Amino acid sequence: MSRPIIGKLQSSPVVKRHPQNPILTREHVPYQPALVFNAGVTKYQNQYVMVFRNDYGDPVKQSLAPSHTTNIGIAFSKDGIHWDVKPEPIFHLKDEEFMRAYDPRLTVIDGRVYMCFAVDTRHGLRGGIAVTDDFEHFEVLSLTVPDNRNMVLFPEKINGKYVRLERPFPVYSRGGIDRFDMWMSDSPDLKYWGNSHLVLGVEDVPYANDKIGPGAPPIKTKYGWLTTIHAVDLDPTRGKNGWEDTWKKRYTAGICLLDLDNPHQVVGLYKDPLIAPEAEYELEGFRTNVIFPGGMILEDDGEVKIYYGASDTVECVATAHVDDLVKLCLEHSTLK
Ligand code: M1P
Repeated sequence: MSRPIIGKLQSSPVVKRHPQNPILTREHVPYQPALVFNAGVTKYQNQYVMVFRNDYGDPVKQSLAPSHTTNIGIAFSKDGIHWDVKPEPIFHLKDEEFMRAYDPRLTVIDGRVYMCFAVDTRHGLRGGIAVTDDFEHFEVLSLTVPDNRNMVLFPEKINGKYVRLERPFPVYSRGGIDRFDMWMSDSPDLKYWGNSHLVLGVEDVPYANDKIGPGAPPIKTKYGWLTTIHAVDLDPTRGKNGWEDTWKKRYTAGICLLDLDNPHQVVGLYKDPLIAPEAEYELEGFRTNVIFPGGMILEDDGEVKIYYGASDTVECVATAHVDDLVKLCLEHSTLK
């Protein structure tokens, strides 16, 4: 299948990268992972909480551990920028069937913390939802059938149901290649999911030619649910980048607004990426050219903190005013 080459992309000027980026790196983590990235972030009991992905290996030799070990660590912060990393990882799923859990996202609903995560299993890649009240004990509530991941929960019930965004991986029926879209399902109890709807197709996103998926859990505005997506474009002329022999993809963050009552309906999708890889820490690392949003916090003054993994190597934050983000979606939408 031929793909249009996307070419140069730029971040929106409404977004400011934090001067202290990257805000979390392997050097901050006492148990020596090689890569620290793709975090979920929320505010809980007057603190910022970050759960992040650790991959192990040798950063000097630029090689991953042979078993590709991955687990999830945790850090707390008073300001969302400076982090106190706890001494041990908090979440592993590893046994004969489960190989590794990663890419966590956090949502507080009715005072409890829910963590969505991806888990590689011997029979496919599954999306999980767990609940915790103390970040030590997690109860896994549900796991999808394969292949599905990048799930995020809305922070409140809509029409009496819990709602999630997700990215299933239909391969045979989408031409045998990556051609993945963003979907939504709802649930009465966070265990049984259904009533699924397509939210956005990859073909709806002008800066993607490969796949899209949910980013951070949505935040509520009076205009709709504001949410990030990740969008991937592939260019076969990209050669050796990062640690791997070849890496031809680029991941950008997009922004869209979903209808408050029917969130599978897109009110607006900003026509260009919100954040495209441009800073050194986004262009160099394990996989170059990767922005992977996983956390979004709306502050009382209207500032939105957008947390994202950069180059699958470090964790960063950028900020924008909520009104500017809404404006991008409403006044510069690619959708008619
Ligand atoms: O390397 C970029 C990303 O690749 C995978 O994402 P996807 O779901 O698009 O295949 C994941 O490994 C993700 O963590 C990573 O950032």
